[in-house]
Amino acid sequence: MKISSKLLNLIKQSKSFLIVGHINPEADSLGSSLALSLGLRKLGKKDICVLSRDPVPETLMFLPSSRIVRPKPPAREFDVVFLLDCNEVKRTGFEGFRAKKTAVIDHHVLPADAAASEFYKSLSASLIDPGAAAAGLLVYRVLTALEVPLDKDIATNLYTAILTDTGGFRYSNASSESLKTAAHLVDAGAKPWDISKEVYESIPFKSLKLLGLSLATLERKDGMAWINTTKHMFGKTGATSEDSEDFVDFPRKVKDVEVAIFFRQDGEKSFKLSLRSKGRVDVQKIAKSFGGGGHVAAAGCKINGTLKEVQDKVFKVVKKAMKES
Ligand SMILES: [Mn+2]
Repeated sequence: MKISSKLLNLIKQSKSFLIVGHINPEADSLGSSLALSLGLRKLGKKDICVLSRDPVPETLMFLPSSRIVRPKPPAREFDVVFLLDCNEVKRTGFEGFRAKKTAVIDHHVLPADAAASEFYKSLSASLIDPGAAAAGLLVYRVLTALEVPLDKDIATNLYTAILTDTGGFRYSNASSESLKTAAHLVDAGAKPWDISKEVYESIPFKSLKLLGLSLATLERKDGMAWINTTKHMFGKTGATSEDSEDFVDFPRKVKDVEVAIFFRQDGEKSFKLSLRSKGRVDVQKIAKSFGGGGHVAAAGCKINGTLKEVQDKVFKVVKKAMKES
């Protein structure tokens, strides 16, 4: 996908930049934001603020320049705000931004009515490609188009973004482009094993204890497998929701399972769901029917009710989706 000259010119012509990812930031949101900010610096831009409503998770503090991330924007107007790895202001966790122009760099599926929305029409430029494996890949395309020389810090941020969003280059989105880009990033200084150690071999102890309790709830039926965590489990282990980020990957590993679900208890009667598909079923549609969203193979939503009520509701929709696909 070609990058619009609008986007490149917007970057060239602007002096001050706000860069913001989504709430509960993970490596793609942060890595792409940090890489964009480092790349802009290389273009001589001095006034850049990287924002995240939620703090950088401890596990991602190794990302170069992660310490520059701020929880609040300075009280002045910026030339442009860039939304990364999300395509609505709501997803950033902020009400809005003081910026003359707005741009989006994202790889999530746009909501059906997005093109007609005021926000979408108000965009000065965008690079939205749901076919891209990671927002980091899109930032790589932008920086390359701007002929920014990549250094180790930029490469490490982008490599981590692509590595994590492709599940370690294992998911169906691990395209030739993502693998080639990863190779370029290694040439530019990214160190695969150093990054893998940080991402995959540095699990907090409390997180693995929580996983143990959660895995004990594993069940399967009709091509679905699921696990859950309760507030009690979080209390017992001292773990937080951050520690359960990739738990949904475990029920997905079960042979012959098409759809995996992780139920995380957030309140007395409310659950956050992560849904994963091995490819045949579009879990984004399922999540959307409950007010959530995401990608075809990875999505999430929130549902109120007891665990039993929530599960009954979801299983019905998943079964229907499996029949139809
Ligand atoms: Mn992403």
